[in-house]
Formats: sequence, C-alpha cells, structure tokens
Amino acid sequence: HCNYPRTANVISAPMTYGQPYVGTDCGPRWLKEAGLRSMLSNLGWRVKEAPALDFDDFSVHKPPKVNNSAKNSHIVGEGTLKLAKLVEETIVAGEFPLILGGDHSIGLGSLAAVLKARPDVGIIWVDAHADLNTPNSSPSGNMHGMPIGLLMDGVLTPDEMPPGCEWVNDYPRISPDSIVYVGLRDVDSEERKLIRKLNIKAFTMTDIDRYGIGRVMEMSLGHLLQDNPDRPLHLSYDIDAVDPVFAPATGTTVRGGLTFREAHYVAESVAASGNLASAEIVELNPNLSDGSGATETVDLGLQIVTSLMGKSII
Ligand code: 5AB
Ligand code: MN
Ligand code: MN
Ligand code: MN
Repeated sequence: HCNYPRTANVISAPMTYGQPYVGTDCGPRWLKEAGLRSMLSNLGWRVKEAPALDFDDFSVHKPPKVNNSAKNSHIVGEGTLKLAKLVEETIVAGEFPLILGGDHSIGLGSLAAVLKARPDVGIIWVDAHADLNTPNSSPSGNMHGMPIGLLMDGVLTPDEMPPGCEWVNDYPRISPDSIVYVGLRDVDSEERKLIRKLNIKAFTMTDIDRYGIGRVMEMSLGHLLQDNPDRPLHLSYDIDAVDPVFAPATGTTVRGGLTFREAHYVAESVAASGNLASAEIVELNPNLSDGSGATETVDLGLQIVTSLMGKSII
C-alpha cells in the first residue's frame, strides 16, 4: 500500500442559494476542522484540497433574481457549472472527487460532471427527499429539491431549464434505471408520479422497516451492478436521510429516518462494493441546532465519509 496511494480531491462547495437558511455553507469548514484530512490519510489516501468554490462571487455581480419557481437559479446555475468543471477535471486527473456541500442543489453540478466523465455511472441517492422536483412542480421553489428533476431523462424540455442553468442542456441526462433512492420518507405528489411513471428504483423507510438495511443495500447495489459488476458509482448523501435524533443540524428534517448504525451501514456497504468512484455529503448546517446537536451532526457526517472512504471496523 506504500507504492500507489489513491488521491482524493476534497472539493468544498459551500452553496446556500438552493435553500433558505444561512449556515449551509459551513458544512465543509466544520468537516475539515473535525479532522477530515488526517482521517483520509490514515485510511491510506493521498489528500488534495481544491480551494473552496466561491459562490458568493456571483451574488456580488449579479443579485439573486427573484424567480419563484426556481429561486436564485442564476447563482445556482453559475455555481454548479463551476463545480461541474472542477469535478470533471478531478476525474480526468484520475482522482476521487469527494465533494462537501453546501445544499443539495450542488448535485446538479456533481451529477452533470460524473454523467459526462463516466457515461455508465450508477447513482445512489441517500435522502429523506426525492429531489425530483421541477420549477413547475416544486412546492417551495428551492432548487435543492430539484437536482434530479432537472437532469432526469424525459422530464424537462431544454427550454424549461431555469435561467442560468442552460449549460445543463449540453450534459448527458440521468437514465431512470441508473439511479436508486435510499431512505425516502417525504415525497411530493408530482415526484411520486414520476417515480412510478419512470419506474425508478426507490427504497423508502418502509422498505427499510420491511427488509432491513442489509437487504435494501444488497438490492440497491444489485440493481445498479446487475449488468456490469465494474460499474462506477456516485453516492450522494443528504444528511437529512438520517433521523433528526442523530442529525438535527440540517434544514429540512423529517422524523423516522435512518438510525445511527443504518446511516453508517449505507456508507460501509457502498464502500465494500469496491465500485465507489465519487461521493458527496450535503446539507449539514451547524447553525440549525444547539451546540451539541451541531457537533453530533458534523461528527456523524465525518464518520459517514470515513466509512465510505474505506474504514472498516476490524
Ligand atoms: B433536500 C421539498 N420536496 O422541493 C421541496 O434537502 C423539500 O436536498 C426538498 O433533499 C428538500 O421543497 C431538498 C418539499
Ligand atoms: Mn437532498
Ligand atoms: Mn433531503
Ligand atoms: Mn435538506
């Protein structure tokens, strides 16, 4: 293991414009201060750190456009394009992109990049929510609920892409059979219709109750890897998938989520597949809890990252 360490490029994407709360931009800094770097090198990774993406740049030059169906879409669009380019460069350089959010609108950039750089990528979306809304269906206009909706094949026509996000039209779409949800428990009615219509593989909390997390992850990985056992996987981990008892510091908590151990197991099982090629953790917001809740959430986030980057208990 001394000869060929793999390189992880830690990409900080402190985006807040996809949702309404201040503090979602603190996730990357808190994860780093909790010891991300030494944890990664202890696991045998060579660690690179890209300078944090600066999304506020855009607001200085271009104030948030009020567009209630896709709020701040110019800033989200320009910011996620920056992220997409950086993730593509990272993959081309042979490095593992480890993306720290930021709100989940950054998924627009990271997914676009992995779809382009690895056309056969499979996606695991761990979340209480489906993030499959479009500007038309969204009940909130918050773009952290739209990254999959904007990229899913057969959902939007190019002219429906929100202003500032037109670049997405030049990237590949997600094929409905290339994504699996884990942890869903708060799905909007239009999202539900799409999941059914497109026949997207979705494991809800009810499925986790019924089958247990072990079987659910086996079925999730089985679905994505059935035709190609070497398929590269992208894991997008929204911390709100975890029960708010263990991860209170996030903007859209929903009770009845993953337990502390289930949250780990998801990451451990994806790591054990050997197929993980890129990952992101999003929606940590230390401002939205008291001090101990913030610390617990960030610690759990770091442990999830540790697990998915290869830590095993023995
Ligand atoms: B998150 C909701 N579906 O669209 C919407 O946290 C919530 O990235 C979206 O999963 C939550 O506003 C987005 C009601
Ligand atoms: Mn999400
Ligand atoms: Mn969520
Ligand atoms: Mn959220």
